[in-house]
Amino acid sequence: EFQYPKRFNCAVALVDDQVAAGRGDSPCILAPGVNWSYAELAERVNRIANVLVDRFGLAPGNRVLLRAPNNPMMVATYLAVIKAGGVVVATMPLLRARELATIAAKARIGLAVCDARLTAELDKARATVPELATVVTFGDGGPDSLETLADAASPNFAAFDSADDDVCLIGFTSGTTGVPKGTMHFHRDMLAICDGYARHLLRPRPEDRFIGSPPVAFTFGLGGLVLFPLRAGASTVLLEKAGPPDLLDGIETFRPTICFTAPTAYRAMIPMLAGRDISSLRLCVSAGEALPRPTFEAWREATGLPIVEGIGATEMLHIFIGSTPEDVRPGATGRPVPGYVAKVIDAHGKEVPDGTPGRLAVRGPTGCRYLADDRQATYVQNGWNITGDTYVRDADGYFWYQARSDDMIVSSGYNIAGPEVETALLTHPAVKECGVVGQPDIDRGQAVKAYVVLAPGVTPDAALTRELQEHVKAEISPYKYPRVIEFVTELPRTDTGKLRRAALRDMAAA
Ligand code: 3SK
Repeated sequence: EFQYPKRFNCAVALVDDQVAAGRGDSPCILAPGVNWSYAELAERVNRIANVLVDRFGLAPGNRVLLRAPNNPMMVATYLAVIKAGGVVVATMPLLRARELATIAAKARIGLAVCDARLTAELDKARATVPELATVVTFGDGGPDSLETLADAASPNFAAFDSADDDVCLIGFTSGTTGVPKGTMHFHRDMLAICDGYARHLLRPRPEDRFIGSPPVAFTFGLGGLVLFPLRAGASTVLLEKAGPPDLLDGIETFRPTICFTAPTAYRAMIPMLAGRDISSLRLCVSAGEALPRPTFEAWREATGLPIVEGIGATEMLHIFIGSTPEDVRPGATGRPVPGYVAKVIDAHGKEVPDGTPGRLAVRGPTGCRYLADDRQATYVQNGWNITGDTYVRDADGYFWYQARSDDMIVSSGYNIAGPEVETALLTHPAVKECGVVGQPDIDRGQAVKAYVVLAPGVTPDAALTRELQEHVKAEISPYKYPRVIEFVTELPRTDTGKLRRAALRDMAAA
């Protein structure tokens, strides 16, 4: 299944092979004002590769930093770098100079390609990273911009003959804690996630059209919005702005069949659905954070569609546990994706019995290779990737998320998973979003504290605090109720939208 030739280039497999298979005229990349076929994408990739090699000296193995929102030029450049044998270091548009400088220095970047609207922070970063000698821009149509140079370049390009285990992507992750780590992925990994997760759980067909909000610079978006559609000969919609109302607009305009976004976006879209036509969707995928059961239920009630959840990691490239609409169990993440094995282990690495919480470990065709980082030995042990998530496996082999391992609250000797309390709070109509952490407490060690963003029009007061506490006590074991509730206007989130519980813990400890 995951057998690939010893030498092949994944950009060729994803684009040129589709043209060779007769899909040259099929729709491939759509965006406002753009409708590229596979043949048009192939040509664009070749022209850009020629410019990067001939004019900017890109050589096989060179790392190229990319900075752009989700748009067709960004994807064409991504594939062009890989086709030329380079290594993409994609960065999230929200990153600031300091973060860009850390990544550029760590990955020893000499060349960057940047959307012309996003150069300011990159220019500041360059001041501290002298190696970053060249920044090519696109999107402004100037004489030196990449698209102008590409228009004048040859439409043919001979792909670099890569080995299956040549690195083609370094995905940086700062997780929820902060210190960025580069995860290296091979040409064969890019196909393995399509032939594993996508093929078996999404079962895409050429008629499918993908849409979603995660940045392509985040491997959740790379898979869902680029690799999966291309591998299937399907099409993808790239939206630069894909917050909940824009995503709904995109769904109505482009009539996609498969949507990729995070639990908070599904939840935020529910009250916006009245009068919207999202009937083109057949599949809704959620990852990035555990999907609270109330969000699953409310979305299914509003749309008739179940959300299929998955857990993935930049370290593993994409989702390794998930489910299909047919075998979804509300509240469970699912079962290991074909090709992967997962187990729950104790602090000594020993597998625990079903029903017992422990740390999730996973092994499969993709896996973690950090770029020069001594956290490698902690994360990968005997071939198993040791995640930071606490899970329970049930007797049927389904995995149930409990919390990030660092996020278990220990209060008066009880282990309480913050996300479980969040799920209970979210079933109350006054709660829009929430985050639950442990607050240092002289009597209990830690007290359960909830940060709550209220639904529009709801006013916070002591009576509401009591009502929410009683609500949680009625939903789950009463000892888990939040003894402290603070109402806030927003929650701290990472660039990829994940809740930063570490920041909430700091707030609670202050
Ligand atoms: O980090 C994640 O949450 C994730 C989820 C799905 C696919 C890929 C990634 C990195």
